[in-house]
Amino acid sequence: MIELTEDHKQAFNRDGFAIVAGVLDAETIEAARAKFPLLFQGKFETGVQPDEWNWREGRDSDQLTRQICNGWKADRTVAAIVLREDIGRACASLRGWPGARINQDNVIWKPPGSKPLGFHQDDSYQDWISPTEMMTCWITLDDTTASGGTIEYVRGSHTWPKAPPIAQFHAPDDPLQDLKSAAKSAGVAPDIIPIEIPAGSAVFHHGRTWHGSRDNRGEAPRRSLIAHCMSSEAEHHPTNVHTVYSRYKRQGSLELDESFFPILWREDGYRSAWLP
Ligand SMILES: O=C(O)CCC(=O)C(=O)O
Repeated sequence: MIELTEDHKQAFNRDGFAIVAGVLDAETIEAARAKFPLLFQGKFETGVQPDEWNWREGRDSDQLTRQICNGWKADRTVAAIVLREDIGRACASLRGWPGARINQDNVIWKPPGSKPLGFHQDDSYQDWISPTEMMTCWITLDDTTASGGTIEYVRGSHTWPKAPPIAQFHAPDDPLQDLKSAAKSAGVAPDIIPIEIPAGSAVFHHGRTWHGSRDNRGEAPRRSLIAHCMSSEAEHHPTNVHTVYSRYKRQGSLELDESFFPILWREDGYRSAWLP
């Protein structure tokens, strides 16, 4: 159970991220790790393909970071982690939202030698919802190190304005390229913090906190499961569309359908009925 302390809340408000230890036990970590090869081979437990599947075994270069979005639709082990009630409660509480629903999950696999993900703000990719705000729980399945391609955050950057999507997300030559321009506009030198934490720990980050990850120069893989949440009150944007996620919009309604964007936790005790 995630129980946020005053220290977590202060760190989050000050830095734009907060580390929470002991979110997954050893058995759950092992079970989740075992799903990674299957998912990237296209062996989907539920028979349903994830919404985005950016690396496929046999098709894509081993040098790329592997990413799936909405692995929860394909796999029940992933679903049982990223759709947890306490993740929704913690995200809502850190943002002052009345509740939280899943926006999308990410399954990230960075084998040794794999390339960076460019530094970005998550909110830059959320124009298809209103309000355009995300809040993330990033969970590591491996002990992380600075040289092993861990996630890195720019301390305090959650107070910077929202920037456009970055020039190149996957395997950019310079993962800091867009961050450098944003920092210049903000008039500060970016204070970049690589997160070194044990497997099973989580980091909660604000949708405007700049973050990314560099090459994995270590010997071990770095695997993560990521729950990107939005407010339980969020809706589809009336005019902006996302090529993938606006497919779930019903005609004549802006409501986010709970079958695809379930409510993980709400302050009145509600949680989408199908989740158990
Ligand atoms: O795990 C990573 O390398 C990046 C994750 C990320 O971009 C996110 O959690 O928003």
